[in-house]
Amino acid sequence: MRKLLRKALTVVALVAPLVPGVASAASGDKYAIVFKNTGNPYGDRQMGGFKQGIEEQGFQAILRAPDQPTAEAQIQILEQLISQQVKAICIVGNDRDALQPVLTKATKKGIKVFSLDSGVNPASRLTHVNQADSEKIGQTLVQAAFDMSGGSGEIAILSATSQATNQNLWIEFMKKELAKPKFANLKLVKVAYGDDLRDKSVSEAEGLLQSFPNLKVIIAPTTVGIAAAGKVLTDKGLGGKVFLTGLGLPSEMATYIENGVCPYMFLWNPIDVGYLGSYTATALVSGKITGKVGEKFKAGKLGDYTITKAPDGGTEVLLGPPFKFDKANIADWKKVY
Ligand code: RAM
Repeated sequence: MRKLLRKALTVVALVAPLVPGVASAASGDKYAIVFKNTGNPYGDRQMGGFKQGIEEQGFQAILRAPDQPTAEAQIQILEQLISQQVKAICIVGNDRDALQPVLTKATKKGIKVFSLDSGVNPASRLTHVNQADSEKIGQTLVQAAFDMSGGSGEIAILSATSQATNQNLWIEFMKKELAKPKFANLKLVKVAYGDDLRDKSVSEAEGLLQSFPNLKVIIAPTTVGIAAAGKVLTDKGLGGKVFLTGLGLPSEMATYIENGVCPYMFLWNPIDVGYLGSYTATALVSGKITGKVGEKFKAGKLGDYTITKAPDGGTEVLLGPPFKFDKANIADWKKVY
């Protein structure tokens, strides 16, 4: 049945441009996603989900990411995508505000622009595809540090870049949570930035251990950072002394969950985030949604979604709650993503 459908779609795609007056199934329409930087398995999965969703709808997916996780590098790619006349751009922002001029330029050319995973400011986007409730992520990670440390001691955050919108939002909510009386004995000693680059994240993790010999917990709200910290703590034999938690990719973290360095961590399915982005893109292009609160659309196999208000005053599409990974389930999940 699936094969037949695919065959039928291919025939339509080949024939449609030749038949005057028939709106083509638009198989040539290009939909682009721009991730933060290359070399991040999380990003590959997220872009993979976007590609899958775009292609199953009969369109062409363009997956791009710069070598370095900077706004400047993304601007170059965005200029190229404008020239290529893509239908929509799904941006995973390396900066909240710096992309606004180029994204506004894209919008003026008729391209539907929205963010995903790491947002851009509301003025630069139609909506944002959010992987999980940002405030809950902050609260959950602080609670984890509280439980792992026994309720008191020094903790540090190992983040991505200092400009990353998603990490900055989660850190903001972590700090809000830490300000509550319950967490008065937890002391946040430093926020370090590994820039979502493996080597830099390793050296930043080492730096934290050196500067803070009494450190009890490292929270890394980035898959690159948490995997780097997992390796450092394992190599130094610090399992059980310095605990690790955060947001990690099960396939990269299984070793450190199994050896006890990271008792547990959280994440969502990055493939689903990208897939939801692909249906958000086509719904915006077809006019089914415009990015306003209350609008509804169907995201293929994921089902129905409604646009809601985002914490930054713009709108968002929320994938769902994050998932906890620990010794009991990591063996199953490490094969999935
Ligand atoms: C890294 C990236 C990504 C973030 C995850 C948790 O892979 O920074 O944007 O969502 O971690």
